[in-house]
Amino acid sequence: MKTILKGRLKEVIIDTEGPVIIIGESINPTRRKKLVSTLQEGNFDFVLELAESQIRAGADVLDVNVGFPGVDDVKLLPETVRRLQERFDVPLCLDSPNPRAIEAALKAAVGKCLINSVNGEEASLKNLLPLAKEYGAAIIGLCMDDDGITHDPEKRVLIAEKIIERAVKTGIKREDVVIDPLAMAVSADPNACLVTLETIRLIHQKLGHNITQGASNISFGLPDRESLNSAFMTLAIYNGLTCPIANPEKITAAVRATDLVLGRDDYAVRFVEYFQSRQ
Ligand code: THG
Repeated sequence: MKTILKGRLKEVIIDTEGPVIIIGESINPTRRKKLVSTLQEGNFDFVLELAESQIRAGADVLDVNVGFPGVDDVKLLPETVRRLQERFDVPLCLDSPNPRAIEAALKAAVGKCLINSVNGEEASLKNLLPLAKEYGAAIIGLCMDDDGITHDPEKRVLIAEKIIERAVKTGIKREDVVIDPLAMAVSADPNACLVTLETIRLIHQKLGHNITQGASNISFGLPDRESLNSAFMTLAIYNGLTCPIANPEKITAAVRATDLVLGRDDYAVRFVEYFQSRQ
């Protein structure tokens, strides 16, 4: 299955049969005080710097999240989108819990964005699916609903199926629904990663959709996050993860290595290119 995203000119194909697509996570105020303070001053230099360094490190798509307490993201999200698209041609993943901010950003954006995210709650489906249809966007379908978060992989798959069904009914193409199985901190729950890995395996086998996840979520609260994230990333890709939201400056090496090991990088071209670009 192929999900196509677009920037101004550039097209990115997320393909269940192809190499992994990296969605850069770093435009996110979590743990980045400087992003908050510069945006509050109306200064976009740092956000553009973050975009550039992520693209250089291997990001194919950029997640854009500018939500923090006290900010009007209905204004700030579209403005950030405009500034990024003036300079860069990668497709964008619009990350906000606020449907009004998502709509304003869709209006400002050119190309075909990924909405992050729609979940199985009635309110979320009702607010966001018509927007995705109207603006021709793809969506991330998050495996939680009005009953909250389940730890049963089979139930997460049922929620994914519900979101896909409702999206298709709204007129969105099946392949434009990318599923997020939910990745959570393993420091809080020893089974968290196993539940996510099993959900990925089931979604890949039963539904065949593209799969994303916040790949750095699992290591919150632990030292040496890089090693943990890389270990989990490799296992998740083997099970069917195709487009992680991650820090490319830390994860691209593991992603390129895993693609090569899994026979998705003929003659190691991408692996060697990446190695050379880092010299
Ligand atoms: N699913 C979807 N969207 C999401 C998430 C998800 N968006 C937000 C979040 N989760 C993914 N984004 C981040 C961004 C930053 C970090 C974690 C998740 C983070 N970064 C570390 C830092 O900046 O210090 C670096 C981590 C590393 O060592 O690589 O903590 O789950 N759909």
